[in-house]
Amino acid sequence: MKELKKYLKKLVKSPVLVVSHESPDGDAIGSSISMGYLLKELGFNPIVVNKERVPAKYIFLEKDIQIKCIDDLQEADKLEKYNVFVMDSAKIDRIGFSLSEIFPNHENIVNIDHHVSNDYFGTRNFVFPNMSATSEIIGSVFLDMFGFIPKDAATAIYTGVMTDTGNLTYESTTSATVALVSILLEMKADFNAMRKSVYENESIGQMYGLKTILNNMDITMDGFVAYTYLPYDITVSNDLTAGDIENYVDYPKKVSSCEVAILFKEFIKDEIRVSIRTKGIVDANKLASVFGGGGHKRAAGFRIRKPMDQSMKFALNRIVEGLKNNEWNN
Ligand SMILES: [Mn+2]
Repeated sequence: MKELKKYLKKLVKSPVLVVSHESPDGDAIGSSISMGYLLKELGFNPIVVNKERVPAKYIFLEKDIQIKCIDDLQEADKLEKYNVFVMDSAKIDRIGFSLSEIFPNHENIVNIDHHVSNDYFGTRNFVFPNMSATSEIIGSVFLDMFGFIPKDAATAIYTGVMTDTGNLTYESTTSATVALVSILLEMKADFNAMRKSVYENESIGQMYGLKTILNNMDITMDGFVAYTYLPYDITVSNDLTAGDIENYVDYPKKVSSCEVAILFKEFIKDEIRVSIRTKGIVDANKLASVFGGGGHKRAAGFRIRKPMDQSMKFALNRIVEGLKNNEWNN
């Protein structure tokens, strides 16, 4: 963390760009926006972008710092010699577009992340797997450098930390995480706005999606694995994005006997996104890596490019086999 602080202190004035992963979640948005505030505090004029538009439930975080969709950028915005800060992305392709294509003159890539599976793609790499969220990294550095965090940055950091830790209940939560949250509240982080916008803001389409997930739920290995799926016709007819259903994998996880929860999602025909959650025995990151994916110990994902029924059969067979052999135990 000291290294990141030192790096930021010495950073020479240049155009700066902040980007995070596609299908941005609370931490991608929270760390991008708070990094924007941190760079602003350091005297820069940052531009914050994402492949996609900010999901509706996170729009409340856009105040002085906004996130531009790359499709909406002016040509001049693309040609600067940027120092690029990549937030919360284990691999560079997680951002969902080619940096050299969109920003042909970009210079350094600064990789700021907390995923164990990070492959150190940056020119500079600041990877802290012990941090519960990338937003926690930014909160901690912000505080260390300035002794305060502006309210709107505090709300963004709070959102990133709470959404990435299951409201401070996942194993990744440390006493330092909780101490930071306490300071964020002192800095007047707007937790009411966050709760209403993130947790009490579902569309009727999302409820239909949830209904489908509950209807399709099944178990295998006597309930050690609980899984369900959301097929293409449902995501399309209800206009669902990945962000709309990011927490629905928590439903199979609620089954008491369940150690491994799996959600198969289809937003693009025959391209199945698979979310994995585990409770304490199985390392989700190791499991996902068998399928070319990755993530964290308790939450990970991967993709299979086959029709839903074939993808499910293929993944479940391999997962059951691996679990029987204790292949991915912690
Ligand atoms: Mn994260």
